[in-house]
Amino acid sequence: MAASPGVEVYLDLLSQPCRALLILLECNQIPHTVRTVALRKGENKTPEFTKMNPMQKVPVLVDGDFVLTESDAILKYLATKFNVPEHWYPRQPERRARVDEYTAWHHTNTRPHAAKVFILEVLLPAMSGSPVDEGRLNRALSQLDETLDKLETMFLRRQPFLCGDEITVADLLAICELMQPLVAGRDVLQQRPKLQHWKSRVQSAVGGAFDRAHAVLYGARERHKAKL
Ligand SMILES: N[C@@H](CCC(=O)N[C@@H](CS)C(=O)NCC(=O)O)C(=O)O
Repeated sequence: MAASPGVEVYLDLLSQPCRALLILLECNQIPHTVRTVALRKGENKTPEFTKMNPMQKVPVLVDGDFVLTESDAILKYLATKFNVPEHWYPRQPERRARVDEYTAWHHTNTRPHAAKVFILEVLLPAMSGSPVDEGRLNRALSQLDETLDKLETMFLRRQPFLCGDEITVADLLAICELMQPLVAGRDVLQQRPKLQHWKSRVQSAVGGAFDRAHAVLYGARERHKAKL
């Protein structure tokens, strides 16, 4: 009998939530097949992909005839369905609620604020050929600074990971967003030792999956540097 291909994930690894998903899959050896959707080629706009996700966004998970969008939901579904070690998405109600608390906050804070810096510094100039709008970039950087302050003073105040003593899916979503401005050579954690130590803890917890998921980003950073 042929081996099951496991779940299918539709990803572009230049996308932050897609990397978070790949790290969870690899770390927990969840059988999976990656289907690459190159956003820069508009592969998310094809009729086939649009049928699967009318929002035309990655990531998408396909598990048999179950199709799921939204990285947050996908990470939690995988953690629940595949019985990964409890710490990724704890069952105990208060500990689980701490993860949900961060992930709810993430999508209106860490995600848009870090992504905006990347969009202003890399995507818009590449698409329009115009120089970086320094005024908008500075405003985006100060918004991101407020988010980084909150990460340090609220979520990491008394604990090594965002939601407790061990790594959870929340840390994956957060670190993958905060890596994105690196494409422009911008290390947003440079002046932030507390967040740097947290990043090292996340990297140690996930091992080689971190760099494998970020290889495309490292390549984009080199290409961006060569263009300047
Ligand atoms: N809330 C969604 C966001 C997904 C999302 O914005 N994906 C981006 C890449 S990071 C995308 O597919 N963009 C393609 C487009 O908007 O055309 C999630 O967390 O999964």
